[in-house]
Amino acid sequence: MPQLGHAQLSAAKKRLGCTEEERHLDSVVLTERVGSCVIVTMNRPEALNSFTVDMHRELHDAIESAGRDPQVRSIILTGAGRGFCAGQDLAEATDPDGPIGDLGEHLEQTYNRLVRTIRRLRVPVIAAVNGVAAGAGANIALVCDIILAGRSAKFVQSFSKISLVPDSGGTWTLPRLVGPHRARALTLLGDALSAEQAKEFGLVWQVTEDDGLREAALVIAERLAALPPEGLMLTKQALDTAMETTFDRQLDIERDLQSRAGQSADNAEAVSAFLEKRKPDFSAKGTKA
Ligand code: T3D
Repeated sequence: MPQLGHAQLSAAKKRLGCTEEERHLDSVVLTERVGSCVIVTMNRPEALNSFTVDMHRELHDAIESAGRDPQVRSIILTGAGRGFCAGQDLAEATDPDGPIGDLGEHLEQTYNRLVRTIRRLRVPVIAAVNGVAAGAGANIALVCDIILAGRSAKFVQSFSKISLVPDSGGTWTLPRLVGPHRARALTLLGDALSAEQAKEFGLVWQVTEDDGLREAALVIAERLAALPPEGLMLTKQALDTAMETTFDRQLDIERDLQSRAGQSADNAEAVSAFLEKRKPDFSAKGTKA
């Protein structure tokens, strides 16, 4: 009899009449709405939330659908249990009867698709790194917009130990974040960086006590929700292109994005509120009349 993946199992349980709560417990990715924020939790704690094909599918769907919801203003990505994510599930990757063949093709269909989606999202993504982040798990955190780490978090470029190449954008993000030589040492040696070292190296915005991580991430989400969303989206776009272009070209990009930002209702409201010494109301949509 064929083995059912988590997604198929959930669908089967739905047909068999399980409750929503029972199905949710079975999912390898959990989502929770808190105000205008969606908390997305990788949920394979028994294997430090390492990636299976099923977890890829569920995680991508959860992030993409949260990003499409106009009421959502930020996403928090975190892990269940004592880890954030240990990268690829090595048991599934080496199972001769498993779903993974050529690693390059697998990357393109899974990790590359995921990090491209995170990078292109309209809303900021906050990584709440609650424990070890290894291999692709570390590099997925690095493509998020704001990275918070619990005190027990660790960042490990574990690829060299199993003779693989850092992926999920790590060879692009890491040298830009920590500098080329630190990136070389981290990826070649595979040493673990503690949360504090990661902050010192510029990977992490804030380190919190482990039991305060969720709250700290929600505080950031709340602050983002109070800001005008279009300006945040355009700022993300400007910072993304800045890494790939010349100074002159980036000035052109800033000019074009500023032109759009300056025509937005949010900009008009924010400036009026400042001048009138009142709180802005960003509920109005669209461009300036
Ligand atoms: O397209 C492709 O497929 C290629 C893409 C590759 C992307 C990648 O991410 S490659 C890198 C893969 N990840 C790793 O090499 C990390 C492997 N894990 C570790 O080195 C260690 O587990 C950690 C340093 C992350 C944490 O160590 P520790 O001592 O805190 O925990 P542990 O005891 O090693 O792990 C706890 C359990 O999780 C354990 O299971 P058990 O013995 O309790 O039943 C362990 O086997 C399991 N686990 C941890 N990482 C993975 C894993 N199981 C499957 N795959 C894992 N990656």
